[in-house]
Amino acid sequence: MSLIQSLAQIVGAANVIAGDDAARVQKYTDELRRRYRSECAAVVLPGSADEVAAVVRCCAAAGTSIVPQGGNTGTMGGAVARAGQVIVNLARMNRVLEVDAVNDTMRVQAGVILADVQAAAEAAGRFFPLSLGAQGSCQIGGNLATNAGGINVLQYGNARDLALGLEVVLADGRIWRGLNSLRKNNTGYDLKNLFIGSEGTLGIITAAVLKLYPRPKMRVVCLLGVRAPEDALALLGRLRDATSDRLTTFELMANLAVQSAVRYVPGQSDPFAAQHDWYALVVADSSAEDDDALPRSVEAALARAMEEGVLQDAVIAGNERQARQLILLREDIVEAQKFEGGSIKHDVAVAVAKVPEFIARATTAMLEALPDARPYVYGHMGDGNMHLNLSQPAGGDTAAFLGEWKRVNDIVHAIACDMDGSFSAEHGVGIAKLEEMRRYKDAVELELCGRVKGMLDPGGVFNPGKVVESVLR
Ligand code: 2HG
Ligand code: ZN
Repeated sequence: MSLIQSLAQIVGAANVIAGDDAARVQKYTDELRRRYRSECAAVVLPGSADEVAAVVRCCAAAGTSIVPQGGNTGTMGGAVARAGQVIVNLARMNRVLEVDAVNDTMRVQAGVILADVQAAAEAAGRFFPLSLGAQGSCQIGGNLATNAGGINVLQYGNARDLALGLEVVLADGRIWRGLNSLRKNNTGYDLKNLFIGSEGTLGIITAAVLKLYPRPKMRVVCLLGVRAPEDALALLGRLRDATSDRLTTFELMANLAVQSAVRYVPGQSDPFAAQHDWYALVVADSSAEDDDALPRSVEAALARAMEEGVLQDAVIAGNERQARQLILLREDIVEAQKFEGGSIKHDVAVAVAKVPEFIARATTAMLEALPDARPYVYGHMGDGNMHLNLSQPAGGDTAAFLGEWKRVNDIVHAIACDMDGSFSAEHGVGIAKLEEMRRYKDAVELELCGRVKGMLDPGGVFNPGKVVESVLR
């Protein structure tokens, strides 16, 4: 019996797509930004953890490796397959199993779309805070496997901070049923944190218990116009103090990025009369019914900052529609960069206090390498996570510019690491940053990671060639 026939026996013929069925596999094989494209023997869509386990056993017996996949919205090549591999996509495992509004937890299958997780929490009067651009199509299992971040990390943490328990299919086909929903459980090693962020190299996450929070009943959303990242950093500190640390979002955006969104995204506008060199989107929330103190303290802090020259101008959303519009300005920046031609991307982190120095050093270095290129800088300043992107010179040769991707990445990653930062903050390693893993990770840490991989997946069934694989050779 062929591998495809065996897989069809497990999940049903309708849920196995042969790799040469170009039209049907495309949504699983083409990466969002088309930097990578998979070849594969088949895409399999299991309907339960037992089916996933049977698929793993079947592939392992056939000597075929597996690429676990969620919504295929990653950008580092973590869910990209090579010829002969099988993509296991969790899309059919999309049930919310339980929302416990008293325990403040929810149990979900791994294939639930992030926006559906948020909606299920909201329907129960609770809040699930993970929020990012791809939330309409990414799956919670993929968010956990990549330890996704997004725009609420400042207050609620990243995916790792939002998971209490996991169910995981292991390389030997057994299922680890670790769906813990306790806030305190001190019984040895915390295995779930090995699988979270492992990008499908250690097991396949099939379900999770997530943390819920009180629903924010009011939020203050404002856009600040500032002269320099140093001023934005000062405002971040002042606003955290003024709101008793209720900031959920502090996003920094360079003028070029904001003006691109204004120019290219229909309906978008710069709410200020005059442009600013830098902009910051700030959100603070409160779950109290009538928390008038929150807007008052934000307004007072901003007024003081303006008097002292730390802040140039500010708009505070007067209603939910305006709030949405300001948040969209930040979200639209990502899409708008495509209209500026080719872009070289970064996802780096430094200590929050070092963000201004990092921006200055890395921008200077990028422009020394490519003097006509245009820094398209934005990111989650509150987390120290910047997307220090570069757009091609206006009217330049896109292919030639993109050919500089690695050279520019090397420059920026070297500066981030020199400043005790990280070459990957929230997008992961995949296949895109293997060289950086070798170059910058501590040798002891790498060796331990290699041993963990060897112990949990001795046959190399899961996502070979990704994240830590390079260190094993
Ligand atoms: C964001 O912060 C995403 O909007 C995407 O992480 C960043 O594409 C990018 O550079
Ligand atoms: Zn981001």
